[in-house]
Amino acid sequence: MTRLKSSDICDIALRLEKYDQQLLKITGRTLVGIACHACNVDERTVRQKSPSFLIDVIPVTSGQGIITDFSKTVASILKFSGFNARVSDTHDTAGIVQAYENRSDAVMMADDKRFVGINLNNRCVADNSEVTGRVFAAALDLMAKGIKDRDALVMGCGPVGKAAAIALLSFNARVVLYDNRPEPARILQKSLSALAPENQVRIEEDLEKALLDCQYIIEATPVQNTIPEKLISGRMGIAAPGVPLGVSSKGCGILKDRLVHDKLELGVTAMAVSILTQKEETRS
Ligand code: 2YC
Repeated sequence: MTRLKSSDICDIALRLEKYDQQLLKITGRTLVGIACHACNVDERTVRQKSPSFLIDVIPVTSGQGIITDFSKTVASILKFSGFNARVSDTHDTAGIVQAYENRSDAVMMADDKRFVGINLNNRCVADNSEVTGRVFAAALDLMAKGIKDRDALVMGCGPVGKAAAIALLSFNARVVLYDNRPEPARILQKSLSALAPENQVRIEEDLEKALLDCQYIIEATPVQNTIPEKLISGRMGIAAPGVPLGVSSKGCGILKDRLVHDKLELGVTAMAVSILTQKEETRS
């Protein structure tokens, strides 16, 4: 999991309106719309409920500590997306206590290992890695105007790539797995085989072949420039949750409006939609 730097996120709040319009142009949906597509919920219902859903964003000092602007940026994204969000004026444990005392509906907080949203009323949890994979797969489905029966390449078979692959299978795509190490791809293919018929998930060890075969790509690696410019075609569609971006600036120029990438916006919005709408899992 790549730790964000303040320089990665300090201008996000200022660019939200522009980014939202760009997403609308690329996918036909806004930040909230794509998040609703990822969570399979009705956007009108979410927009009716979100203004009264109070989310405390709690700074966490453990480990490597606070990232300047992180909590403020998360709260800005949530407010832009229609939620009643605020940065807690305390941190860590005191912030959690205050959220309960204020009867907030949810908290969002991140240490060095996990970034989660928790619904305090029904105990539902949204994990940033899982939700990010799912929401970028939803963006790719929208970009493709339905990814059903198309080959979708998932680059990077970690937690984000796994969630993206599961979501792509739910959209009935044919999933091609690639990782720069064979083991993670094999482990992921095995865990996906329970979800889909054998022929719907395959491993491709030759990246060049995978990029030639697949028009739609999830780039979920923590490495930059993983997709060589010479293999980028204008017909490609790329949804890239990986940080740093796996496409060079020249590659971005070739792709133009067929690339979705951000470092917090889609994942945070989808986390909030998820904890607002996810039904409490019945205890088995
Ligand atoms: O400011 C704070 O409260 C810090 N404890 C936040 C640390 C976030 C660490 N995680 C990351 O930088 C990102 C996540 C946003 C998703 C993956 N890595």
